[in-house]
Amino acid sequence: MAAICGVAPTVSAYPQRPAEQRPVDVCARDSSRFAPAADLYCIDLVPAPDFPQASGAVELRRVPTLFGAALTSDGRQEWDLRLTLAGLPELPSLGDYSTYVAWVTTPTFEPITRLGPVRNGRVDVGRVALNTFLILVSAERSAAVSKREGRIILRGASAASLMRPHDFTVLPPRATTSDHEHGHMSGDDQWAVPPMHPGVPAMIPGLEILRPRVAPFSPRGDRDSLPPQLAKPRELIVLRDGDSLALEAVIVRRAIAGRTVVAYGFNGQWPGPLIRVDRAATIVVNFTNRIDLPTSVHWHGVRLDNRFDGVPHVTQELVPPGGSFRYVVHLPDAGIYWYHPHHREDIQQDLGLYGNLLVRSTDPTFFGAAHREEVLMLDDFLLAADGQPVPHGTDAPTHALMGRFGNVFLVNGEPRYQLTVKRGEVVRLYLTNAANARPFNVSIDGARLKLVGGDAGKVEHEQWITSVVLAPAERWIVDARFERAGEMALVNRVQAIDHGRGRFFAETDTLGTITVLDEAAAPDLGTQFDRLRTNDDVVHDIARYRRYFGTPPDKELLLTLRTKDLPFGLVQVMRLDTGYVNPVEWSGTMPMMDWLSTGKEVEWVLRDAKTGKENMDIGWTFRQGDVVRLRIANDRHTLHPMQHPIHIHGQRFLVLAQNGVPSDNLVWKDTFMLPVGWTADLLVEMSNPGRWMLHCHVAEHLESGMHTVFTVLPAASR
Ligand SMILES: [Cu+2]
Repeated sequence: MAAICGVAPTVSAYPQRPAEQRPVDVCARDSSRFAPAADLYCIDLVPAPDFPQASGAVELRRVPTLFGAALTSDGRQEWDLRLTLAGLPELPSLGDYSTYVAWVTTPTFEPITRLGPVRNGRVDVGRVALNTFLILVSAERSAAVSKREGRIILRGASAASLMRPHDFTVLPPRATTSDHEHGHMSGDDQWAVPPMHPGVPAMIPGLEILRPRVAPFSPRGDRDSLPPQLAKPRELIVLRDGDSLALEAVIVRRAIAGRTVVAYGFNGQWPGPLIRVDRAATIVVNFTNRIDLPTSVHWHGVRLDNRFDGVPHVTQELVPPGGSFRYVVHLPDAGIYWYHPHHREDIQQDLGLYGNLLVRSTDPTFFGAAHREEVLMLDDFLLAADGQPVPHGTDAPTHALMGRFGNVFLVNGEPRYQLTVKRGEVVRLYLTNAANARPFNVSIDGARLKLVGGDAGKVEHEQWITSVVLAPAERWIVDARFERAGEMALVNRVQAIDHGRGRFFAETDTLGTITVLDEAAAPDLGTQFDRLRTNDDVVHDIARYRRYFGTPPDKELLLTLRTKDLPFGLVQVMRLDTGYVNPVEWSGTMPMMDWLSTGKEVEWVLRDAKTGKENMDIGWTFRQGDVVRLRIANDRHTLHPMQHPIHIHGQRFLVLAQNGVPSDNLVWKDTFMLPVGWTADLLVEMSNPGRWMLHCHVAEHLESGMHTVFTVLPAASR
């Protein structure tokens, strides 16, 4: 397989699974919304004028990866290219040519990189990682040419080339009166306005006077005469089977970027206590609500007793301010989990109510050897220009279309994470994305990274990675080895879009610094680290489900969007985007625009394809022991398509295939990200009876309708 632009092929040392998925031809332009979006993932090749009979298409195939998207460490999306060509003339008829060759290049034709020889029919030519690219097919004298010299027969451009700078002249000069009236703009404006993205300084004309159509919410602490306690760093709490823990949600003060803000914290900490237990333990958490909103606590990813799942109106009633609830949390699977409220997550989780649960296997060889473990919660926080938090919405979330992207990055609640290690040290990183909406692409300059586990345990096959892609609520377990002394940056590197100028730009966010001392770590774990393990226990566990890998979907779910009465100016600006949608929005580059849409105008929809029922009306019922193949498609044809991290409560699932490309390495998961215009097949093991939620984990999407509840009847009721 070719490696283009310095991108090494992803590890794929394991044989592809047998033909258990029907191959999907993206370029067949299946009109069903359960097919990958051809306008994004297929390039039509146009013939040169002399060869009208030639035709072709390039399928941008998903690169197999355990992550929601295959990215380079600098954030460029990788694709495997499959060309299907027809009508190429007989070569001798063109002159002294012996072969056709495919090339990839940038919109400026510099450089032109060889993909390989092609012919009429279907050819896989390799992998590219360019934001915007063109494909050329030329006739050449030799298959060995490294530079294009012959005649171009076919050419085509990737979907991103459709991006154009916004033409603001088509906009009305200011927002309309109606926007003004509905926009809560008045003399005593209580909204702190999100500042522009530093990489995209242009303000969109006409939007500056608009405000979200909800009243602003800030925690009560602002107005209290007694200042709330200052948030403390997270504490480690080691619990044994049967132990209890008192957990309180409280109002705290905390300093971020030099300003004191009023926020929330569990036990006065941000993040909440790190709870460490052995697998199979049961702990009791006596929870008390001391914040100014009703709340509940959800134990994300844990296959626990349904009564303690923490979903208001489904498994329990809301815990009012001053109230309490006793959670009995049984932890059947080793892995990294987290807890957070399940009521107005857009406010409560964003303001600091989250913490990790590290469930350890009692088998010391469960993972490979490491010198230490670090548990990192990644988050972002939105501050206005004056350093105060941008308020949330009182009766509906703001940021309902994109989700709330912050502008201050936090690792374990701190803007600059710091760690000191020795040379050669192997650090096991347990990573959780606790952000409302932002997906991360995390790497460490100068460290080698090995992916060893995901949401609910180990991967089948460990693999080398150059970065970790985490959608909101996802967890990944990564071993990092620091092989040379110095200062290493922990970074989030993505390709963001400047919609106004119609271009990509590289965004690098420094999350922290790791100081590697020039002193060798002992013992030397280099040899063990160099080895990629296959986890036979996981392979065997998953093998029990292999007979379901070829079954047709039992359920089909479309992720879509309805909007009503969005501010006119906002809709106008969205319509300026022509033709291209990023499969994943990696950054909030239009903070003002993103802020304006609220849950009053936006309804995110899960729709059962078979019944047409939506969200809470879907009403699926399964039986314990059922293995359900769930096909999910993310509708590309909406006003504002967006990726969705889908979370299923109380069960675990495998991601079998995406866009028809089978996964070549599996891990049990509870959350995974579906890009725009994408389809995925999940195999859900219905092992745990109860009433469980399935929802998007962008907090503002969840709070704008994107959730359903399904029932798993106990096996005994068969
Ligand atoms: Cu969503």
